[in-house]
Amino acid sequence: MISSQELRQKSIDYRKTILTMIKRSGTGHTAGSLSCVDILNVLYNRVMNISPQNFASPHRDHYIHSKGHSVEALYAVLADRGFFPAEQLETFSRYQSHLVGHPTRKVPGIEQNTGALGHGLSVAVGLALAAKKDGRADRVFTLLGDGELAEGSSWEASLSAAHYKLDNLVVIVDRNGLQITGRTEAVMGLESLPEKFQAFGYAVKTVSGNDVAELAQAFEQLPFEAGKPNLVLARTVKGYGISFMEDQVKWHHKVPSDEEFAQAMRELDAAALNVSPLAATETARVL
Ligand SMILES: Cc1ncc(C[n+]2csc(CCOP(=O)(O)OP(=O)(O)O)c2C)c(N)n1
Ligand SMILES: [Mg+2]
Repeated sequence: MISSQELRQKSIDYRKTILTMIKRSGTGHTAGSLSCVDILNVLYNRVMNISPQNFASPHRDHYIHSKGHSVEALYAVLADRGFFPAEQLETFSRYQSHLVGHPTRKVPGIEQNTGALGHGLSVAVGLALAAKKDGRADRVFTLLGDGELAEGSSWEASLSAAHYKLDNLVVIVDRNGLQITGRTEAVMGLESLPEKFQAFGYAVKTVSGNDVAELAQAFEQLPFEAGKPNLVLARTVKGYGISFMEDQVKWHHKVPSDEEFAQAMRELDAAALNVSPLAATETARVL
């Protein structure tokens, strides 16, 4: 099993990949990708039974990237997992590339087109219900933005998830407190979210969503409660890992300047230096 220390190193590498793709193409959803990449890292490298080898089969876990605008994070992880060659990342947002600004099924490893917010959970509920009806042990994971929760369809799908007792459904909310134009609580108030999800019938766990070890530990406890859909409320920082991007609404869709890009890479290099000393302890804990 991959250690937390290796996961931390991957998160740094993925952040470099995301920023490089965005810098090269001159477009992208910067802060939302940095917010959720630790979640994708843990799901694809530690938790989900999904690979290029089993993707064509229904007997595997499923992932729906409902906050589709943060596709750079998904591309970085899928390429690393071998769903397509990493060199293809260089074509991100280029004419005739399949690696466009929101997920499509033309990209190997992507199960559902997303980007119009508010649809991923309904698709995930359908997949989870189908797995139950077919007697399959597959689990269905989906990642929603907190701003995305303003879409009423999320709550309609949640009613169905509880009604059909979909304990094979894992909904993760990237709770970074920001959406496209400002703070979620100013645009469309959500709190108190844990209580809302509990009232909708979920078994809820709140985690630190940029901490790979904490995420892994939470996912290891799935299913949280028999007969209930699972909700992971991941408290994250939008733009996590780059000091001047963190918790700044302007970085939702902003491309770093040459100086900003260089500074970001320096910060990630510095973070990588901090990963190594933890190696012994972390590996020991995992073993
Ligand atoms: C149906 C729909 N309405 C509006 C948008 C435009 N839009 C793109 S990202 C975004 C904000 C999403 O905020 P959040 O879900 O919190 O994402 P994150 O903070 O993780 O980037 C909006 C409103 C959209 N993609 N789809
Ligand atoms: Mg958000």
